[in-house]
Amino acid sequence: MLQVYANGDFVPQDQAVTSIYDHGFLYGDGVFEGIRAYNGRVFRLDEHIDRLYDSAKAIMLDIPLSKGEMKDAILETIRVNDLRDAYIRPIVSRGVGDLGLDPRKCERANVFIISQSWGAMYGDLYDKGLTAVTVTVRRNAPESLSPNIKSLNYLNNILAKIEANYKGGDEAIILDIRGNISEGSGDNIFVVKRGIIATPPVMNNLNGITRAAAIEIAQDRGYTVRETDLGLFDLYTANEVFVTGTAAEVAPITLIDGHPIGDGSIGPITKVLLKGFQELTQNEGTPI
Ligand code: PXG
Repeated sequence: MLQVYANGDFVPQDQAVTSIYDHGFLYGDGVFEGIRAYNGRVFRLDEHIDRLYDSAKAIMLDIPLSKGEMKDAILETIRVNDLRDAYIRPIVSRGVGDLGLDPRKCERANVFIISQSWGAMYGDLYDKGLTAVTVTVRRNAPESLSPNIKSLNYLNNILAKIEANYKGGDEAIILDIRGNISEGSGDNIFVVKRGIIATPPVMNNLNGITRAAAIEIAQDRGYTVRETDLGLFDLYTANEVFVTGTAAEVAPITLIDGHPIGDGSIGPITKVLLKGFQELTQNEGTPI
């Protein structure tokens, strides 16, 4: 059975539990990360740890480990489970309090780390392309809850996913409150038009680590990448659209709201970036 890191100990996965009085359970009060390891190396581990601690800082949650200790705990969790390719999920919840909202009642945050195998999220769709639908629910406005906080409350994204499921799309495309493109339910979005790659700025979406890697790969290969506001027109008239995320990796989208993207097949720049991402993840990272 998989071993889960639970506040410093390794326990079988069915014994990695917390109280119903944990504010992570009562209120979604906590933060998490989703990380992958490829070929014995953890991809962009420091970036994920920095984002985890930034998310925690933004909600005044003290993680009872230093960044170095967190890094060791993550690597040890992968080793204990004897994995070389893995999906890793560190979770930090506010901890046990009472039924009131006040986080001061919660004395100590709970830290869990799950590490398991997890293949390509979209299976054979990487060869065919995904269908996406825009959804009516809007991305949390940064004035209410910054989408940069990777919090344990994912209801905004889950509502988007429910709507995409209902409408028959593989992924949701979420707009921000102004009607600009924000991101997918669990990935960032890019459009390619006349050879130029564009993606929305990170004010209204999660500052994706795969997004940053895709930008680097594109620039290394001489493509121009612009961070700019994008609307529905830009999606429907794009030559190529793809999404990026730790779970999704680089996934092509070939149909949006019934509109074929480009000629409806996976575009050449998406293919270059997908290949570049596979090369990078196979060869770069923190050794386990
Ligand atoms: N936007 C959101 C809202 C995310 O949750 C990304 C973008 C991509 O970020 P990274 O850093 O991973 O490139 C994410 C991260 C899932 C799942 O099951 C998705 C994420 C995390 C955990 C689970 O789809 N995406």
